[in-house]
Amino acid sequence: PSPPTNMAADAAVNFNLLHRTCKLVVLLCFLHISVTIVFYIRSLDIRFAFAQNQQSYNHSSRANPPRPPAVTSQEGPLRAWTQRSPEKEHEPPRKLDKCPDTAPLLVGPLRVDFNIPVSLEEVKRQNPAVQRGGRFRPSGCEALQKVAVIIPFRRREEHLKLWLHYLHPILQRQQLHYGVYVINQDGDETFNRAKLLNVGYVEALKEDDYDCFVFSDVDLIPMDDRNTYRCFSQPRHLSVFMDKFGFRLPYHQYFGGVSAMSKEQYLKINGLPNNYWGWGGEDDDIYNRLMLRGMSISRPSADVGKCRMIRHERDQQNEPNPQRFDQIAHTRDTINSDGINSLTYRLIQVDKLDLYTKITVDVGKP
Ligand SMILES: [Mn+2]
Repeated sequence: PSPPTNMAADAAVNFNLLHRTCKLVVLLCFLHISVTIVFYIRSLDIRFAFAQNQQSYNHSSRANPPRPPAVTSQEGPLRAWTQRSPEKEHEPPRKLDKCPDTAPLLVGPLRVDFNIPVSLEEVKRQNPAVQRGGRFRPSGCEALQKVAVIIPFRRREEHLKLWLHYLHPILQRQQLHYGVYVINQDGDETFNRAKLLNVGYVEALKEDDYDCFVFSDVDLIPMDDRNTYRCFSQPRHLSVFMDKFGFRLPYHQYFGGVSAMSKEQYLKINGLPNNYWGWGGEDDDIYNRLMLRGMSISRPSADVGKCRMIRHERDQQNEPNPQRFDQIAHTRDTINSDGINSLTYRLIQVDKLDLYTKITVDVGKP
């Protein structure tokens, strides 16, 4: 074969290849354009349907009492598109999925420093999702429990500021549906922590159907957000390893500081005692009540259960209760007559503040 013929054949093969490649490229372009057009038309359709759905919702909300929008921001357009038949628009809004057992937002160990300047305005700015009265619910899922956090209180504004600064972000990361209730003992009579907690239980239930109650001193801050402020199948002791006690449990029966009880657990022990005036003993009485009713104490593990107490002088009108040892020895005799069934108090004022609900109450005197 002569060289020119060979070159011609080569050129023909090259041309053929080029031709086929071009055809393929044109085909791909066409395919790409078609897919783009199809998606564009579909998105128009969805937007149109969504707008229609919104309009009909606005219309129906004028006729009927207001109800939450049937379309959530997370999955709005698609849902509107698939469910636009008129009869389905009047279905009740679909419930959010339950929050996971372990909140994905938790970070673990926390730095807790009490020498930082804290202002309530700043705490409010940093927690925009907290509603008036110190209420919060997670936006993306339905919380597993409704928790009322109850804090017995008198003249500890500085501690309360720090508590709000640390706890609001933690409780939100724990994806709890919660409210914060500060029960302020009015007047200058001897302090009564457990009675204030009973008042908190009653007053919180007037506001919402809480199923869990966390009873917390105002000066205790957890050092790990995996220590969830919720209820468990047994009454929970949350402030287990305090810096005050060298990060050790002071004694096995200790149930003071921060604890959590479900409504059921609380009612099983007839609530908390009302007759412990002054410092000490009421937590041991509560422990006795739980044991008398056949319950046990649940606690977080050593790495999760650490907490810090804000150092302070002993409060006025909260001297150690000299009768406490005698009282603790007789829980069995008092549990049925002294508790939520014998609680009396005078409600003085309820203030729905930005970061908590303040309930001022006259609990009487010894
Ligand atoms: Mn203290």
